[in-house]
Amino acid sequence: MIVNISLGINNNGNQHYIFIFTDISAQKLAENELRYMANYDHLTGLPNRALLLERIEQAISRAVRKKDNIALFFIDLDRFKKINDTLGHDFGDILLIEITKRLTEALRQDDTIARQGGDEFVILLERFSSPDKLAKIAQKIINITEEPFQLKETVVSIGCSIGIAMYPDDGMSSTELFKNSDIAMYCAKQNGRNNYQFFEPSMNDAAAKRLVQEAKIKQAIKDNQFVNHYQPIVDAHMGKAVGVEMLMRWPTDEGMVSPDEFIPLAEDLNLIIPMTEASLIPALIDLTEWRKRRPDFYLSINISARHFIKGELVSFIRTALQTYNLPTSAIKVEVTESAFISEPEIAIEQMNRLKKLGITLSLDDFGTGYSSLSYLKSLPLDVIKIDRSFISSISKDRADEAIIESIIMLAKNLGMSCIAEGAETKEQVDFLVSRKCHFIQGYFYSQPLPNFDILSMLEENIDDYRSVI
Ligand code: G
Ligand code: G
Ligand code: MN
Repeated sequence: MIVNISLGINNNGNQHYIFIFTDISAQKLAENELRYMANYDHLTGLPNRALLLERIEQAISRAVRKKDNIALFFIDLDRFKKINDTLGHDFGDILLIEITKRLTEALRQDDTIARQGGDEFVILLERFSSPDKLAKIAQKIINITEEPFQLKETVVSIGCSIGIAMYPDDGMSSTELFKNSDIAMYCAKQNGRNNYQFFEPSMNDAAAKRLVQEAKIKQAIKDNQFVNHYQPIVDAHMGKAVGVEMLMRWPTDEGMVSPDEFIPLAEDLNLIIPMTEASLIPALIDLTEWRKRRPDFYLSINISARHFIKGELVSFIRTALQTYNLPTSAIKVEVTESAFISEPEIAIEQMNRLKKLGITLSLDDFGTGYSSLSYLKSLPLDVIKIDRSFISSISKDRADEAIIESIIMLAKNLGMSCIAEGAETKEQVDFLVSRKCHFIQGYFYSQPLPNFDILSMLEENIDDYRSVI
């Protein structure tokens, strides 16, 4: 309430007072509300980033005076997005409130728990005895988030990854501490989630390098810098290439960057789908040219697990084949086992749809992953590609040779065929052919080549590989 009193004198010289009473409770309420909104998260009631940064500054001032340490925990929930997406945002909100309760109960009253946004929380700890103690607290936080949550009628389980940065070792200002705890959290995620990592300066270098790589790869996709190379897949009996595997290449000023480097990054950045689609179009154009020379020639394409699960792969392939007037038998799709590990139902459904279209399916890099026999049995696979690590052991390691023989047998008994990858010597080729695996790929026959070379190989029919056996 504001009371405004003014003194007035009328024409007769009499004095009077004017009292103006103003009810400002609504205004006060609004001010409080604004202050609250500026400093606290609405959903959980926790301090937000702005208030947290202020508290970190205060904590740093105290730590300077008392020569104390402080620590920041950057927490990111694992699998939260999935719950939000599948059960809805209401469930996600309840889960965040429940997490807040658990964190509040697990920590001391004078620790600041803040919500940074989304599924990210930051904890400010003042006065701790040693990094060991911090490790214990981090583990405790991981444990309490791993405990299942009962949300309405559903039980869900999540987890979290934590990055830890300490003052003064890892940063002298609130923003630096904050950034470094974020970087450490990112490394914890990379290390397989559900763990904590203390910040180390080398992480900064790695993170900076990654940022540069990310920017480069985004630009490269925009500018269409990736090129297709193709490695012949040879029928050793005929001595002829029956098709090629498409392998992406990235020419840069520092030389060719290997797909082993840029594909994982493209997957992380959710760029693998547009990238694959963009490279598939020129490959299909090349393929139509090749098939004019050799009508049954095929193109084998690597499809990333992420693309397989998330993308509109089947309809994209169908439309692309129609556009170039190619039959479905003209392409083969290679997938690795990782596609079945994360989302088996979706992956199997995708495979069945591709198979129905008439597309041949290969299991790539077989023998290096889980090599689960139950997958082999339940998937509509046509081809197993034996990983090159086994092939390179031929005549060196009897156990690897035995594995190759078993894979060939297994494929035969399941009605599938085999392609051996990475054959480099005549000895290896002879071994494979004598074991009845006559589809072979590798430097012995040919390196991956640009379209130009594949075209002239077919034009001049110079892939007479019988002569090399
Ligand atoms: O050619 P090479 O070392 O460079 O290939 C390394 C790996 O990268 C191979 O295992 C191959 O499957 C993968 N790769 C190459 N090209 C592509 C592509 O176009 N898409 C996907 N998803 N993977 C590819
Ligand atoms: O998808 P995938 O892992 O199957 O890709 C095949 C990889 O093997 C490509 O990176 C290709 O460049 C590589 N490669 C093909 N032939 C040989 C070979 O004879 N020796 C070696 N070391 N690598 C090969
Ligand atoms: Mn492959």
